[in-house]
Amino acid sequence: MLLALVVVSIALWSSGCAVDLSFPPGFLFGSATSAYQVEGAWNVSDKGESIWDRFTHSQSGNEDGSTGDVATDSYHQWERDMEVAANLSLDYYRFSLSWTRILPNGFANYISEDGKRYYNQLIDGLLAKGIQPVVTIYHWDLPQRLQDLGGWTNPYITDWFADYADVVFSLFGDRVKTWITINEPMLFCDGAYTNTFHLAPGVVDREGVYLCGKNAMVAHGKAYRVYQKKYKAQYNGKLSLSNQLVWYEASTEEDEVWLDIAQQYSYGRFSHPIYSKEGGWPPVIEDHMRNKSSSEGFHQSRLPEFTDEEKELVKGTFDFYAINHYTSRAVRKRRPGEPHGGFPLTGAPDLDLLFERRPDWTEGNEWLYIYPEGLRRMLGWLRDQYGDIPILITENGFSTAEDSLEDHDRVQYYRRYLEQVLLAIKEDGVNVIGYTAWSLIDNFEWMDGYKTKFGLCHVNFSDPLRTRTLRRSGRFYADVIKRRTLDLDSDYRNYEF
Ligand code: PNW
Repeated sequence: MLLALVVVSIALWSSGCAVDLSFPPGFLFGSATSAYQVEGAWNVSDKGESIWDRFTHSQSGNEDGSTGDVATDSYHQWERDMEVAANLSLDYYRFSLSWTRILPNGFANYISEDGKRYYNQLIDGLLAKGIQPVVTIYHWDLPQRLQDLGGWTNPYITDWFADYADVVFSLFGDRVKTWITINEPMLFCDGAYTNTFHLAPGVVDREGVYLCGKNAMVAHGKAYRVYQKKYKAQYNGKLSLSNQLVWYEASTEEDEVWLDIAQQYSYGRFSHPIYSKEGGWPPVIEDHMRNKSSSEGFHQSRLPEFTDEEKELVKGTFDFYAINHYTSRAVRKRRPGEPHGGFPLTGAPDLDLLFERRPDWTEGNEWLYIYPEGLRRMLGWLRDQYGDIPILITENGFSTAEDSLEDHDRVQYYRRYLEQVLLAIKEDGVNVIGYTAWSLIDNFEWMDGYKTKFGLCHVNFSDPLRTRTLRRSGRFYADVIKRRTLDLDSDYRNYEF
């Protein structure tokens, strides 16, 4: 215990202040999953095919052939998930809706009875346990039918999405009070269309990046306006869109000049249209893309413009800022001859920058370098850019390649990142209202399949019942939630690393 206390005090001392380790009253704790990553049951009842079904069943899917056909079988085992959520004493559970389970052909003219039944029981089951549902409407599993019409690159997607959102608001809005319209456009637009991340639909097209990004912003805006017009007065829920933000620092002092464009490209492109006073793209990105496109012989910018009407439609469509954060990168200018990019940052060919691990950051797992201060700085940056908006952390978590229940590294990650959340709140005055651990249970980790684990709870994928067993990190998180503090005194004994 003494060792643990010394570790905590050193950590606080090195962050320059002694901070009270308790969370403010009303601070909310949750955990998350998404439909394709957990549900399985990809073709039960009248469910339609999604781009992830098509992608993982094709040769171009995951190398090891892994699919979400069964995943954690949450379609059948949802009550087990609920027990885990209740064991953790979660305030809320963030999950996503499968578009094709609700609207099998993607369009809103036909609603599946089975889809309604499945999500109604999930929502009612959570509420019966005193856990609030936080619902993501779109977490990457587009109906294949809509992909065949161009998917996120077709501007009509903005209406198809708004229609889908209208259906789910009408079905579940009486009980769901927090909605995330869309999860991480940066990933399913930039990540997928540049193949930086090997994601469905498996279409690689550098113009696709920007068409998708613009349509995602407008789709979110339209869905928000539908809620505002038809449901807000009656249900009074809150809406936002989740952005995946990797914190950037300059590699060297000379590289500081690149920070603004890197930040506006990655954070601003999906935030400025919604949260800025002016709306539309960040001006620095608009200029950059116009010049770049013209130097490449294009007659128009490859970044499609917003009309004035679209700017107004999207501007201000938020009730809080939703951030997913895992890791940080050091940014520097690419030297001639060096390859573009640097996993996992995308759009790099248009920026000519490289994104790397700073030597003093712990490696962690794959792309997930550990730099807890990055989260505090990221939160401060958001406040400085967009004002004093309530911020909900909708994902943060750590992956491992091994299966162990004794996940000391994950405990350490959570403790250190949560400490930075407290510093952001108490020292910097950022209005962080809640924190979501990704993930409640091990699940289908997209291009990594089942090789990478994010769960507070282990899932046995060789067991047909997909047995769930809480990890040490799950016990740690449960204690933080029950006691509402990181100052776990003697309990630290259980979590030493
Ligand atoms: C998110 N990065 O994706 C997704 O929302 C989840 O579905 C996913 O399981 C989880 O994070 C873990 O990967 C991300 O490179 C992918 O920083 C990549 C990054 C961040 C988030």
